[in-house]
Amino acid sequence: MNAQPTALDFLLADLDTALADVKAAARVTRLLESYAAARSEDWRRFALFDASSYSRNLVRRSDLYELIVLCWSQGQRSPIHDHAGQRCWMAVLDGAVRESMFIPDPAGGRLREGAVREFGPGRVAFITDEAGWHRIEPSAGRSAVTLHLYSRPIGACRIYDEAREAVVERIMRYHSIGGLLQPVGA
Ligand code: CSS
Ligand code: FE2
Repeated sequence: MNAQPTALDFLLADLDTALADVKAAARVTRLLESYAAARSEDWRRFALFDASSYSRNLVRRSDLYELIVLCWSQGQRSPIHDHAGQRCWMAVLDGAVRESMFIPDPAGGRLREGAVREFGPGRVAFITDEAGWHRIEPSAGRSAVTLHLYSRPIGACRIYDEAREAVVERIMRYHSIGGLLQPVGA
């Protein structure tokens, strides 16, 4: 344990107040931007990659939010998914990621492809289900690490299974909690 508070400690100290106001998304975005801009390395102990898929590494979870470090090797990508009615922020800590948006058809048919955006180091994205569903992957050529904040925490979300052309529920799992690897299947 460090005796001195680090950039991550300051971020955690401010999140409870910022997230309590559901209208203050911009304030939370600024907190994440300043954390990413500080170029602190204190997230690295959570950045545990997994060879089999992108990894989800829990930093902190409360009733109000969960803060997760996601690690993306080249070729790994998320399914097309929603955010279970919750607010999602994503800050890029290392590398760059591509976000592909998908707009659900109100009649329940296929998802329509929307905008594609690239987010470089320090950038913060924000998405809600009203804006659409999305897929995240590292930009071509290298791996990436992103910091995700969900308020409230997301226990399960909907994903679009492209092979089956069907929407299915996915239970969210953590690769590690507090820097400790979790047993496979936990
Ligand atoms: N929602 C995905 C990552 S992209 S925001 C997840 O938490 O696994
Ligand atoms: Fe997402």
